[in-house]
Amino acid sequence: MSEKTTPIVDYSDLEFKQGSGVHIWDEVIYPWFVHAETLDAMSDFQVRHDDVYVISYPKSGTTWTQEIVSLINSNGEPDSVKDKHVEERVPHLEMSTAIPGTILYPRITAMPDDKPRLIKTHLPYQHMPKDFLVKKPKIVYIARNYKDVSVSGYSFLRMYKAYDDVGSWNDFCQGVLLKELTPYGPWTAHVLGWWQHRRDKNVLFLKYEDLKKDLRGGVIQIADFLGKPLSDEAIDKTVEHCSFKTMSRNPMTNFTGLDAFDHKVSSFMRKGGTGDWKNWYTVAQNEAMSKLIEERIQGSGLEFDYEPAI
Ligand code: PPS
Repeated sequence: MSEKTTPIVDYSDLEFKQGSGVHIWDEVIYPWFVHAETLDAMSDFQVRHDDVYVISYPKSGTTWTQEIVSLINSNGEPDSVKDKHVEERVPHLEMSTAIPGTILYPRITAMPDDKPRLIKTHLPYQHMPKDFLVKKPKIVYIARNYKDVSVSGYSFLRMYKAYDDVGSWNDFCQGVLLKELTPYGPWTAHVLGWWQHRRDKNVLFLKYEDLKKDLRGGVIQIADFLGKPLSDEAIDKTVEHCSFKTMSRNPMTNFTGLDAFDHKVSSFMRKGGTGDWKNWYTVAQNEAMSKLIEERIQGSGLEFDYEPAI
């Protein structure tokens, strides 16, 4: 566990705590499906040198990056991934369900060691397994501008049956987003925590907006980083397989098969672009959010595109 610091956010205002089943662990808000027991266990979780971690703040393009990494790992061959859900191929480290005994990390621990494990996590830097500082596995971090992240997150909470009614966008924006009361803690703290390590040799820090503009370039960059350069043909197949169009039709990536979500309310693969926030944020909300983000990330060198990509 990290050393105690003064929290940036005032959690006394955590009005949505009861209804949406979140809890606070080491000064970070976690959703109900991340048990304290799992977070405690991260201090002893055994990382492997050849593990590959896909890391993000929720709704930042995690599934997209999981699929790209998974396909690169299979030399760009879509047939090898077509019968296995992305969450099985790249399991979520800290995920648990409400049913006792369905905590995922012991299964990840038990994965065979004859090939690299691909692992997804939304953990902030300070809550990663301690052993990752020793083993230094490869990490692909994907960041996305917060205005689109927050709209994607709101839509996701609405479709996720396990959550109570999250209320109107206006209430959510005022009462949760602008108060930085989202699960996994404030977005700014998460991205800055990883941004500070962007130059670590084992970290590749990517932005969703860049991937959107140049998926082929992103695939090549990730493949080279993973030490698995692909042939032109394999790159083409990976790009095609990981396009929004293909992934949103693929039951192994679009989450349509999971009973936990009500796809009549929203889709998991919703818009898949940059700039949808403009359809949600009012002028005042946008000003308040821009100010908040600027206050938090100024001087860090971290910048995002917010405009719809051409
Ligand atoms: S989660 O639940 O945290 O794992 O969600 P995550 O996968 O991080 O984010 C979901 C958003 O990513 C979009 N997405 C994509 N965008 C472009 N191209 C591809 N291939 C792609 N795959 C997933 C997905 O549509 C969600 O964004 P929104 O804005 O809601 O559409």
